[in-house]
Amino acid sequence: MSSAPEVRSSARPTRAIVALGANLADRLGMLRAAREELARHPALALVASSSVYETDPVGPPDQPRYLNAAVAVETRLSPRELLDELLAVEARLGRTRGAERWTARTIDLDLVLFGELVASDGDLSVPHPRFRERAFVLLPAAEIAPDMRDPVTGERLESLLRACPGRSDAVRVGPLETP
Ligand code: A4P
Ligand code: MG
Repeated sequence: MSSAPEVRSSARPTRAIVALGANLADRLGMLRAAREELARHPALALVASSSVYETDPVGPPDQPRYLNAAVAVETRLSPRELLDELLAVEARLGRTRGAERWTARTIDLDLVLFGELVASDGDLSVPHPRFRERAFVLLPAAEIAPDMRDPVTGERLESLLRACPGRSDAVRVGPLETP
């Protein structure tokens, strides 16, 4: 007899990696405000924050440079609930969405990894489908969780970063924590 794996509420919390990006307005202020919102959230424990990196835009070329960072959180939320919280933080910080993807934004929060879960459910995909080729995600994520593994390839974040083009274009600009 098989039993349904509906154990999340009593199970240990899951560690998730959230990538932060901003390339409009007060970029550092936006990243820090997003981190503060996650740190204050009652269903999340913020366990690590990366440095902030300035990165070349991927996508339409006529947009400002980005600041990117990553945080690790532990949570008993489901991945869907966590993504909904990330979208709510984006909305509170004034993010509006146009029809075109990869365009300039005040704040972008992406769910990169949710433990070792591999899931595609409606509009939610974890791991984030494009994170392996993105130095702007891998650089801060590998800084705070070098040994965490991509459940699809089995690779550690640190080795994904080493194989990723563009990693040397990023410039570390300082800590994500508000001093
Ligand atoms: N969605 C599904 N799965 C996820 C997930 N794991 N994490 C849905 C986050 N969102 C997920 O996202 C579109 C929809 O994807 C959301 O409604 C959510 O329900 P979006 O944030 O509106 O669109 P986006 O961010 O433009 O698209 P996407 O696919 O997240 O793009 P990327 O790949 O994140 O690219 N260059 C630099 N240097 N730094 C950046 O941060 N960011 C992007 C965005 C492009 N170029 C960049 C950067
Ligand atoms: Mg996004």
